[in-house]
Amino acid sequence: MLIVVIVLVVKEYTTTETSGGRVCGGHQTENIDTLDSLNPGPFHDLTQAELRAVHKYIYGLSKLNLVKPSRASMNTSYLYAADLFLPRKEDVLAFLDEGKAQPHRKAKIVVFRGDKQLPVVEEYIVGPLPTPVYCDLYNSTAYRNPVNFSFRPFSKFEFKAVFEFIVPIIDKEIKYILLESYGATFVNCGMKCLTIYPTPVSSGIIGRPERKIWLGIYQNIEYGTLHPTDLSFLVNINSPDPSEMFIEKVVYAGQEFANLTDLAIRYNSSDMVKHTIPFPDYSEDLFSSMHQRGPRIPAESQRPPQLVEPDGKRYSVHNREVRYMQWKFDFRMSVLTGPQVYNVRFKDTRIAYEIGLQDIAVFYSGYSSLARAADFLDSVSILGTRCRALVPGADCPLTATLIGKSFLVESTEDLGYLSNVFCLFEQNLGVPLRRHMSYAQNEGQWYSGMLNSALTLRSIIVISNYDYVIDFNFYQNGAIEVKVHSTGYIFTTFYSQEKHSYGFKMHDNILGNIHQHLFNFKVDIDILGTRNRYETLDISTEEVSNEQTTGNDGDTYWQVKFDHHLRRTELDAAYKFNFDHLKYHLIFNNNKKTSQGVQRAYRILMSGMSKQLLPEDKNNEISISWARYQMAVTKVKDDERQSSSHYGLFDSLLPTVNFTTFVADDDGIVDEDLVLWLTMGLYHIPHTEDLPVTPTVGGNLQFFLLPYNYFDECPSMQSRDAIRVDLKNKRSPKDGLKVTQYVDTTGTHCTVHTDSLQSQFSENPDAVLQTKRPRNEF
Ligand SMILES: *[C@@H]1O[C@H](CO)[C@@H](O)[C@H](O)[C@H]1NC(C)=O
Ligand SMILES: *[C@@H]1O[C@H](CO)[C@@H](O)[C@H](O)[C@H]1NC(C)=O
Ligand SMILES: *[C@@H]1O[C@H](CO)[C@@H](O)[C@H](O)[C@H]1NC(C)=O
Ligand SMILES: *[C@@H]1O[C@H](CO)[C@@H](O)[C@H](O)[C@H]1NC(C)=O
Ligand SMILES: *[C@@H]1O[C@H](CO)[C@@H](O)[C@H](O)[C@H]1NC(C)=O
Ligand SMILES: *[C@@H]1O[C@H](CO)[C@@H](O)[C@H](O)[C@H]1NC(C)=O
Ligand SMILES: [Cu+2]
Repeated sequence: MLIVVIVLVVKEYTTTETSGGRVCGGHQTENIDTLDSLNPGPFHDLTQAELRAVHKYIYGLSKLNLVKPSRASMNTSYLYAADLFLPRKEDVLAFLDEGKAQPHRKAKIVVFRGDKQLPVVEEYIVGPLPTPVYCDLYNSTAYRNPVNFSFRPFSKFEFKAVFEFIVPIIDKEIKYILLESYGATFVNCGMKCLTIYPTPVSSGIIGRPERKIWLGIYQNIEYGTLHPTDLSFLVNINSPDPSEMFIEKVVYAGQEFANLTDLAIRYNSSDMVKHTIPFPDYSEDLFSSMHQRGPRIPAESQRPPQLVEPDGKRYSVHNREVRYMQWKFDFRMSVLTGPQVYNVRFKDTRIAYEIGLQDIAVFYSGYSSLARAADFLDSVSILGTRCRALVPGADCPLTATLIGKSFLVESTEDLGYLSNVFCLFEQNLGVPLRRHMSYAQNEGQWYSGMLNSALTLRSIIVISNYDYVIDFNFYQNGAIEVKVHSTGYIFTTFYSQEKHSYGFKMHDNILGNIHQHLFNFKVDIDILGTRNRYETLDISTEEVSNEQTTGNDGDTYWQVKFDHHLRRTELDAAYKFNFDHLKYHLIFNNNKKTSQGVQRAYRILMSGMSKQLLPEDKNNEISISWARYQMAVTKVKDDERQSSSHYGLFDSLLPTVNFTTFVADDDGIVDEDLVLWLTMGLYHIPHTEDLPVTPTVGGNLQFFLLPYNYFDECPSMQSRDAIRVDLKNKRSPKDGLKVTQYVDTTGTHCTVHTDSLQSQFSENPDAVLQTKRPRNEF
């Protein structure tokens, strides 16, 4: 029995000087520099200076004929977006690893050529930065360019044009129907307004390279997607000339009309089915609002647990490179494809060259044609500018470092800037990374363990109603995790009896439509160099002798075993999960072995798989053909940079990127530079607890890169975070305990956050909500 507990702290380093009343994480330290580099490396996002240079250069080029956003319209040539264009990987590696010159930095620009006789979208490479001298059409065998104009992403100008087309005619022809049916209108509507949620219809559904859009009408009250009406319009937006838009169909209360006049005439007839959906009275208790409600929990005011960094930040950021423990990596927010990390190193050895989001898809089903057409590919919406305004204390710990981004897109007259597109923080996950308790005297009597603290780089992409939390997590045992959570408002349609197979009735008029979320990531993995192999360990059963144990001749016993299965070609490596054929997935360099002669590998663990059930090559499936495989492994090719494109929402008839071609050419992948394309997802059948918004709990999807015979032992053994407890004297346990820690625990060098968010936000309100109406938005 141990009664006396003596705590001893073993000091292994000299105490740093304390800094009085500093708030933990409240101020950026010398280790944190989130500004643009003056001398950007290969992965650094386009700096403000570079964006300005690109802007000046391209507006001076007569061949582009660009007009500024303030004068742009669909029949002009205007800039849709500018993004970093990475040099070839081999050139970057020559720079990083062999001391060769840094390859020139370049930008890719996407230009809508509504000014051309046959309008198209063109993508150009502009360089070298920061003083461009060329602007060349981008050529790639795996990325169509120029792109058919009818496949262009839905732009602000187009939405504005659609709005300006539809609203006046609705107001003129059926205002009284809107008032009678929904208690609201579009024009001079005060607090009782209607709003539009657009559902673009892809060319694969239409069967022609044509552009149409379903417009769902919703009551505009916190929050619109939970207040559907039973009115929708199919609008033909094929012509770049807005005056040629026209309504193809009107659907009201389940009845179809050829146009607004048709609806207006038949509305007055006696056989018309009418619906009345009164405009809700707004209150903080309204089911769809996101105010705290009900008796407050906990009953007494007590703040939730907070993170404290008692000795300051254990990570640094400079020039968009993060260093944390034994990790180093670069990161950026691609305007077109979202958050990306690069050159990920552990103990200075590269594990991945690039890990990044490629696209987010949501495919809905339903009874209405609008719900059926709702197959969204979110890269249509300039993903990198949808990561707005992370709120410390709710989206990220209060200690997080917020990082911003400059950008140049269709709505920015010159440069745009978002001040918190990333948050970076270390946190302890409240679970041991490892531990063992050897409690009893006959087991040696000691304890050793450490709490799992990890670094997270987070961004949250808001696409209309949905919010996607995208995390890159770096662990002290050499593991990387990429994790996605979904939250936000569900998309609903008007409830009617027929729809029982597509969702539950969640409130008076709401059907929460079944849908599948899908996320595709690229992982350009490099294990001990770029000559890698992909091998599966295939687990199976075998019948073996059990004679020795039973003493009976011929007795057998069943057990499992595994076999190494080298994947030789891309088709052989396209992985579809099968419960009857369980596998480990390993990537290694065949020439790099442990002292025991085993290949030093990383293992890919997929914990967020979802089978995409729609038939291949039907409708919009080709646009998400990356979802056919839970993982595809292909040879690195400069042309095969991305699995999807910002045209994916419209181009299913003739995909700009047809991912299946990456695999179909069936290249050899033994001792090659390999890229993994990983798909995660889930089916979502909404239920009442999705009201008002979907909680993240249970919806997390993740994959890991785990060291696998890569280190001789777990690298977390080096961590100061460990705690060891021994007996002072093994022969005399009653002498008590010796506790060993590897950090100085004597002082607290800072205090927890107590400053109010209100005062933090007052300095820069636009970091949270749009308080100034930007030019070219409406
Ligand atoms: C472009 O469209 C606008 C209407 O949006 C029209 O006034 C203008 O004449 C058109 N310009 C050209 C060059 O067609
Ligand atoms: C792409 O091809 C076109 C036509 O051959 C050429 O003019 C252009 O310079 C090429 N672009 C690049 C970036 O090489
Ligand atoms: C767009 O597709 C249509 C139909 O295939 C075709 O007529 C038109 O020429 C295409 N436009 C371009 C610029 O390729
Ligand atoms: C509206 O639809 C009706 C019924 O199909 C048709 O007779 C009428 O010509 C249409 N009106 C317009 C302006 O297209
Ligand atoms: C339908 O009736 C309403 C009032 O009852 C009237 O204002 C409207 O003009 C009528 N519409 C048509 C197309 O006759
Ligand atoms: C996509 O590529 C695959 C493989 O090369 C091909 O069989 C298929 O026809 C392509 N699909 C489309 C729509 O281009
Ligand atoms: Cu969902």
